[in-house]
Amino acid sequence: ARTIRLKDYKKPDYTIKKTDLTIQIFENYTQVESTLHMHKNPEVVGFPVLQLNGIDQQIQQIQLDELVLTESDYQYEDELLTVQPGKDEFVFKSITHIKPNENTSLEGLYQSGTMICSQCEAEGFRKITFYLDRPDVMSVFTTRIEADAKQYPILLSNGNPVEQGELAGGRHFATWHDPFPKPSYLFAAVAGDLVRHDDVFVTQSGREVSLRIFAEAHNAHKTDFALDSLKRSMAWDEKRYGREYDLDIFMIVASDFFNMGAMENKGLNIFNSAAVLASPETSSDDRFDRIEAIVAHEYFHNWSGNRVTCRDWFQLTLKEGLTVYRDSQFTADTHNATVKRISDVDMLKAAQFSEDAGPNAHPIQPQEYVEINNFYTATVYEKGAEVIGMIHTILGEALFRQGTDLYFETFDGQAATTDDFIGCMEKVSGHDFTQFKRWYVQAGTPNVAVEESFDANAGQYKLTFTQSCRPTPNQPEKRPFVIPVKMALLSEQGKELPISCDGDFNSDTSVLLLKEATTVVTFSGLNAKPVASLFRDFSAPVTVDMALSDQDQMTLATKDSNAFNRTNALQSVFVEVIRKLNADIDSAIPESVDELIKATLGDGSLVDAVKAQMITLPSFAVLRTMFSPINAQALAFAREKLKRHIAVTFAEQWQQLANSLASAQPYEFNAAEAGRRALHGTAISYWVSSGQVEAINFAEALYRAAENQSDRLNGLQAVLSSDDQERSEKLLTHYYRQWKDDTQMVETWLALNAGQKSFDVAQANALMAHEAFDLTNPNKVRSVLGAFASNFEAFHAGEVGNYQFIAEQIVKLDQVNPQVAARFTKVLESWRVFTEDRGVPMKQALEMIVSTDGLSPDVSELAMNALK
Ligand code: BAL
Ligand code: ZN
Repeated sequence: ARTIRLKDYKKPDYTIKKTDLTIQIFENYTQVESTLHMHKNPEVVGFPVLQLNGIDQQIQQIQLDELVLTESDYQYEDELLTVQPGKDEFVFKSITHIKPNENTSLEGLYQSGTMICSQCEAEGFRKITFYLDRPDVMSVFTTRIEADAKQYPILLSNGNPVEQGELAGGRHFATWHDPFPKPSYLFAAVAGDLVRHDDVFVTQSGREVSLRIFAEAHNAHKTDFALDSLKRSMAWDEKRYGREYDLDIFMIVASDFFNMGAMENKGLNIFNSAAVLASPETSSDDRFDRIEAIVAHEYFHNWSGNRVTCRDWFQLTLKEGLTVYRDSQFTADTHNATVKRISDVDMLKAAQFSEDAGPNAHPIQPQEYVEINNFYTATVYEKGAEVIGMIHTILGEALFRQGTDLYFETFDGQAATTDDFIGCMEKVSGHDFTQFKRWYVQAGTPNVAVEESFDANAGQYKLTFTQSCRPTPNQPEKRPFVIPVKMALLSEQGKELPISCDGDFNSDTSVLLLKEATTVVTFSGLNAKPVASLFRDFSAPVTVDMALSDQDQMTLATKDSNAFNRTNALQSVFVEVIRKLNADIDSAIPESVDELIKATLGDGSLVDAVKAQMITLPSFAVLRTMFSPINAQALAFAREKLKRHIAVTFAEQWQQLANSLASAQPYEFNAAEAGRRALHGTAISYWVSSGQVEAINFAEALYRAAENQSDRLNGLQAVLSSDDQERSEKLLTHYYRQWKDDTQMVETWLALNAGQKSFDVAQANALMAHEAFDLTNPNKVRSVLGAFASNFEAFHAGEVGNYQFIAEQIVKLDQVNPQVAARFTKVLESWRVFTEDRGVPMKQALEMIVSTDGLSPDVSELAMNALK
């Protein structure tokens, strides 16, 4: 496999002004007729060969203008078709056959249940037809789809519908035209027997947009929430970013077989069913949250991604970082900003910090890749969003908005770069982002060590910030980052004090900028040593080391007016206790833990959701990024001991909350109600963990009586986390019987099984042999293998962990779906951080993968890097 490098970027020799496709779907194959109106790039001298990407294309005919080429006139090898044009403008035409029903990679055109649908990003279009399959080639598409009218009554593509009609032999056709030039990765086509759900949105300028969600009949009753989310997203983007929708129609299709969450194809988003279909009966609050965010995310791409797209795949974060940032703002505005921030940062720490610390660490703008699919990562997405967030933090809302306005205006209809985006921010603000841009090219999570000192006589408080960043692959040394520190100085009572200092501090935004390896800032006019509340709202994606006195830690954890920092301070106390227990399981649990839980539970100023986030122990996914080496068993015991301690000490309060937070009201999804249920679930989980029999009876009763999935899972998950195996099995059997006809419920059931502490390889094999499992369905695979691999206690259990098993599944899955297989390779990459008893077998599992013949570039790139 070839390595692609950013520094080798070259404009295309040819562009495609107009693309006309005719896709004829037949029983066992699909014929794609593609007519490309091509222009030579005027800067290019002579007539270079034209090389079009194409995978598994069965050529029927190749034509240049009127000339039908013979086999000796073209070459088709290594997934490239080479022809020799001799004109500045010409028409390239190909007729090829493809096999959607045999395409288990779920890239290109493939069968999903009863429908045929497409997924082109990043490079799936070349599986549909020959093309210049790169994002800087933007073309106006007209697409005609023909298929059997009974089997595929619905035929969709991008843009607006222009024509439809009947054909001989019970067939029919539909033609779609998309007036907005777009790269091939945004192409979409769907044919199916789908149920349609309609709505209308009137844009701010008064245009009526028809909204349509399509799903297979078995999913059709679950589309209301997505439609509602879509309308709210459209209104929000108008208000917050001035972005209005542009076509007459916006469509979403739900597909049961999908590699990612969803895809932002112009005017025709295709969604993983799990990321769009919701009902109170089958979707928990978390799922509602996720669906709303993904609907918003894909919709926001219409501007940040589609109207302004990426010049090349190294710019992926240009659209993804920005769009994740936009969708997180949407959720924050719609619900509770603190809750959203805490959960986003948790996710970043769990998924991205580990990536940054591992062998596949890469900057948000990678400099090279073998398989671009491997770069749809938490780094490019979530850290990318943090980088956009830092720009916002530095400039403030007004300038940031001016910057995005300028960006959308200037680059509308173009394929842009991250430099283009930053350039707009510089232009509107006059701020120099040259050094800031290091965030785009340097990998790794910076660490900021903070030391404080106080001179009582002078009334001066001094903070010394020293930043560093560990080496990452190919980057042994890092230059200092620009790090925005949103901060406050607090009195012991938690009151914010006025700030006067000699640092690069903006008093409008309360942001201090660090630019050097070491920055010393002196704050003056202080009567007593203040308590520093630093990196408020997680103002930079860094780790922070600061030795705080117990008293200061308590002040921050109980009184910081920034709820994010307050949560962070409390969580840091938990981490330190776990650290001690990890080293010595008999070490004492300090009283501060009890004081903090008590203070948090008793604080009427905190909303339920934040309370739940505050008192929930850090997940293993977060903890593992803070320990080196990781002794899996010791860490599991340490966390469990702290959990039991809190459970037992406050058993009475948990019982009381379990009862008082129960509600018989009909389900409503909103911040207050979801928060109540989150705290209810947390209380039940602790109460069950206390070992009281009434607790587990309560949990089972809640499960059985529940009329919505959130309550049901609050009960069921508490039972499953207990030691009562028999009861757990009974409830899981009951769940499956009850819900086996509902796809999303079955996916959850698979994940609940694989999430049990006692889950092992024998059970995994049994689950994969179950009628509910299907190796060709990524959701099912993620539900079993993904849930097992992220089940820290089970995955690392046994004599040598369960790494060989996962390696075998990766190899098997690679034959079916390389993109999904590659994702699982990552669960082994951190072998160096574990103690030898786990690290060695993890490494051996990777070696087994690498020694397998015929691996995809997806899996081999990640596995080989992990062993380097
Ligand atoms: N562009 C791939 C799916 C997404 O990030 O929206
Ligand atoms: Zn996206």
